[in-house]
Amino acid sequence: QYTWGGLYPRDTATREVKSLDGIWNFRLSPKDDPDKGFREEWYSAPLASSGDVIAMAVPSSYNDVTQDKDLRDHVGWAWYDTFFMTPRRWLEDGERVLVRLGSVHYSCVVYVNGVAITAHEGGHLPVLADVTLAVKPADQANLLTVAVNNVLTNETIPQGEIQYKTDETMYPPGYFIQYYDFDFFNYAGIHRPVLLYSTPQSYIDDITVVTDATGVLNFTIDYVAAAGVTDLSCSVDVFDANMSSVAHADACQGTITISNPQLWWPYLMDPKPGYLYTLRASIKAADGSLVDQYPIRVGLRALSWGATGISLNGKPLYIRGCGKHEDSDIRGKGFDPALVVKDFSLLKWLGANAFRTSHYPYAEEIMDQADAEGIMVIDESPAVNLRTFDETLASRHSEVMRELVRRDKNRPAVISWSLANEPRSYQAAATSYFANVSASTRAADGTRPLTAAINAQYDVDLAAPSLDVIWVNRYYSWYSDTGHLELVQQQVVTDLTRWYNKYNKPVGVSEYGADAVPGLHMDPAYTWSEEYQMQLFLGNFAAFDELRGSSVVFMGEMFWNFADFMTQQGTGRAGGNKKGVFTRSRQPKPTSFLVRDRYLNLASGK
Ligand code: GCB
Repeated sequence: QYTWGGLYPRDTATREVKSLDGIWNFRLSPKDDPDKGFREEWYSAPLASSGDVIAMAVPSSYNDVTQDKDLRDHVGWAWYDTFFMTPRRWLEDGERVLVRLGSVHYSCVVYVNGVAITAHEGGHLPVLADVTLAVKPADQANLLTVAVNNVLTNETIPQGEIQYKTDETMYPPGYFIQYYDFDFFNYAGIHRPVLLYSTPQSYIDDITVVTDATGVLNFTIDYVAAAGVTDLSCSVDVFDANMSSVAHADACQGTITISNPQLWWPYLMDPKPGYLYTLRASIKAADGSLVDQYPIRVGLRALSWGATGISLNGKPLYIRGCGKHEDSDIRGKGFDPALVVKDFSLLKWLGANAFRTSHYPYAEEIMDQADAEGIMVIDESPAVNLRTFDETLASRHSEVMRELVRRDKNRPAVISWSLANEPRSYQAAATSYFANVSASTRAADGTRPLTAAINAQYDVDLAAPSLDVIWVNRYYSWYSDTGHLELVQQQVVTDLTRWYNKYNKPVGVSEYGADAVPGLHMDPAYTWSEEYQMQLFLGNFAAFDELRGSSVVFMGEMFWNFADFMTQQGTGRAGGNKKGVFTRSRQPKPTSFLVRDRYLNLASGK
């Protein structure tokens, strides 16, 4: 089931946060006995009491932190546990006590002191467990157990399939293989920070802010009142970047006007990109005393889209970006603040103003940085490579979109929701499927254009009619006409022009690229060499320039990929996907210098 992961845990006058990150105990359920942990109730006592445990980093994917192939390739349940103490003052004050896991992939069950508190399905979005009634007195340790399952089926998002191999002359009894056809390793585990935090019994549950470019800010504060509590009231204070107060309102819902507003601008569009105000929401008791307080950061900006393209604060936007992954050596998809800083440093070095969260929602800490640096984000759902379309999957997909929108709706950096990447949108059922998911996503947020990264051809795709802007993934002279770099420009221009002529909606290229093994040189350019990657980019650049000079409303270019990343094993991948313009350790390939030169020129209007 999908649930609201709650506001990000922050220290405020009324709330307190403790990190539970570190080294936990860990144990796999055997592949041939997946339910062993449940049957033997591994959650009822420390894991170490029922078998051998190993040390496991939290946050991190579990796959790449040891030398064990069975751990890297594990399919099924994995178990984690640790102890935590509840601060005495939280208990004395009768606070709510919560555990929030930024993301656990793919599904999980969370236990405290042997009691199942919550279950969550879907990696990449937060899991919230209200453990108020489960925690022990302050002088006793609490056992926190998390069971994680990484199995993907036709009903999960993303989809996958477990195939049992029944030919016992060729396979051991009971042998199965987890198949999935998306192009990144299905890393699993507790991927993002785990935070223990408190809130008052009456608490702010959600805040919604919609701005324009004149300083007008509409806000809504949703709160939950504790049993028997009435007469709560709300107020809002807005502070500028120096934390000077600039506006105040006494209401749970209303409009504030900020005079001399400093707008939120993308990187290289203004000397002060990513300008953020702080909006502090408070709820108060009838006697005026503070009950709960929570701040969010707000960027003042207006986004619009239509037949002439996308604009921000009335200025046309041209997207100079890339697709990324949450991926690095050892950690897999585990959150690492050093990597976040490095990646934003490299994005800015490239002169990029945007990235797409291909192919799943990224950590909130990354999104915070995008807001603060002025890097625009196309916020993508985990629906990568959808293979089938039916109503059950559509309603699950809609739930994921609602959960994502609720998490990221206030972020100025988010300029679009991407419903999917490369769905098999030529299937007849795609029409109603995308109509359905688009409608529910629009109902959740109508302030941003909907899109998807499409790889079907313009004459067979059935998703685009439900979208506001059209991005396509195109690998001319890589997956088609391999080796024929001379065709790239003509084919990209023809293709994008057809899309535009068919729909009259803004179009852009969300992926293009070529694998380049670092240090492999071949001249004349040959596939997999650094020269080939460079030539393929230059061909695409020429196409983009031609499109920009034509009647096509061409909204931007996003190369694939920012950095090399891990994939499942396969004959088409050499130690992972090598389409990065940076290596997996974030060192430059020559193509990165071409991109930098182009993006900086585009930014300065040349
Ligand atoms: C695509 C996918 C992306 C792959 C890429 C590739 O179209 O969207 O996930 O990694 O192609 O390199 O094949």
